[in-house]
Amino acid sequence: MSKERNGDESRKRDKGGVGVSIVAAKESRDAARLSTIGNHFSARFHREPSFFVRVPGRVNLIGEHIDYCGYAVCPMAIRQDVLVAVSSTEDGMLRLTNLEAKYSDFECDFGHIRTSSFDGSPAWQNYFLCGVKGALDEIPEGRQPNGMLAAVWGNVPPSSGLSSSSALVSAAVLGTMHLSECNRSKEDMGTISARAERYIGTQGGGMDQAIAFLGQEGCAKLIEFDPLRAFDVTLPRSAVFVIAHSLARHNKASTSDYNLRVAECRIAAQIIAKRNGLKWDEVKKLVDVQAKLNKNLNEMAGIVERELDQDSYSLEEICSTLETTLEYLKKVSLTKSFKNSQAFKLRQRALHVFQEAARVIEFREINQRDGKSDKERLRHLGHLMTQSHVSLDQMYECSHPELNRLVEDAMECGALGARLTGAGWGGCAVILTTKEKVPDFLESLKEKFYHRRGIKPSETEGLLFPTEPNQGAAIYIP
Ligand code: ADP
Ligand code: NG1
Ligand code: MG
Repeated sequence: MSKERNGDESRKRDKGGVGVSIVAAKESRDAARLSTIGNHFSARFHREPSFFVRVPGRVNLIGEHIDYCGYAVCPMAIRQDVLVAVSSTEDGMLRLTNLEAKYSDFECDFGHIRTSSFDGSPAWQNYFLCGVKGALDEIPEGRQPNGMLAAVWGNVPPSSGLSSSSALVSAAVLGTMHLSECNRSKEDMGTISARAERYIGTQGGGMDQAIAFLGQEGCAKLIEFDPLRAFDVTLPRSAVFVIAHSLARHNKASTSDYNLRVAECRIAAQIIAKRNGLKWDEVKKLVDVQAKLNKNLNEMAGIVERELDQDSYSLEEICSTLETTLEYLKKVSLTKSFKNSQAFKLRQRALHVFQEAARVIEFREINQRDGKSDKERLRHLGHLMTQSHVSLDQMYECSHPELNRLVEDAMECGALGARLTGAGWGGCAVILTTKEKVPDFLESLKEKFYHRRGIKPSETEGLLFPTEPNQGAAIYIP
């Protein structure tokens, strides 16, 4: 692993290997919502659910588009979640219903899920099916359910960078695993759910599913990958993170934007490996080439600037640089789905990744350093968030004009820092302010951003709200 990671001995790591907690539904603070989804389940399936699962969405404070390159990220679970009421059925079917009428009921043969392919269709039920399929990959054959009934209700705003998709996929994984009495550690559940969501077609890095299980009240987490581990990130006492919606939405599985970034990062890593005399086709992630070259993140940024062109690369140019064929490239570089005319921006993407990975380390360390006032820490955290946004907009090109406007407006309203959160191309910003300033800040942003777009101050609930670190997934027993 990188020198930066080895250098930090003082971190408090979560006790690994603990399973998802099982709680009595009536003792949960979600008791009223559990009862609503339970009633929907009973009305639709004429029986009571055996149990419920709750999986939260997340907000990523910093570390965007680097999880799939192997670098640590800093998310926290949010209050908004997906609830699923579950029971088994002996008729060999999977039957799904959703409390929201816009998501139509669905049913299919349970046994066929294992062999189905969901590529290219981001219909809501496919996220659930991905989760079931991912769980079936793990459950020994003799213990797999014959059939399953599930009623879903989520309130994570969809396609907005708060991970509604992963809350849904992870809830389906957890529901299926618990139905089979297959209990695994939270780390395993995060890894299984990340693998499951790739069935939808996006090559995600695993941040969302990891925090969905490892989230904890009271502290954000530093999530590391390979192996998956979570460490507490204690923030200044007066820090408040506000989530604000840009009103633009982007479904990740319906375009190739996200997978293109994953491929660009892989190819950048492979070209750096090749230029440095390494076996390029053994390299999958930027963190792999960093480890093989034994350089720090700053040195890696220098290597990118020296060794990758500013201009975009065509597939032909990539092949000639790697001295390989198009066919082999398709096999090892995630380029299968791209047309020959596709342009790949390697230098800009890799530079963002190394610099963003360094910002994550700094973000965490600011809070651990002695002799700094809260005010200084807050200013520094905010500055890193703003740098992150600029890099995502200009080098990673995954922002949106309305999201840039929102970030600018937030800063003009007195925020300490603001950035897009999640994959981008629309969705939400995460904004740093302080406890004492939050009421005024919300009022100013309502006026400056939302009012001008025809949204009255009374209508911003669900679009603009302060958030704090929440608990990860749980199982509730009626
Ligand atoms: P996000 O940034 O929220 O993860 P994605 O584009 O990855 O956005 O996934 C959004 C998709 O997830 C929606 O289009 C829908 O298919 C599915 N989804 C999210 N929330 C729900 C829900 N409550 N019920 C059914 N499907 C949902
Ligand atoms: P969202 O916006 O929640 O779909 C995606 C990826 C993450 C991560 C972020 C960018 C999935 C399921 N999620 O998040 O792994 O790469 O973008 O940091 O693919
Ligand atoms: Mg998603």
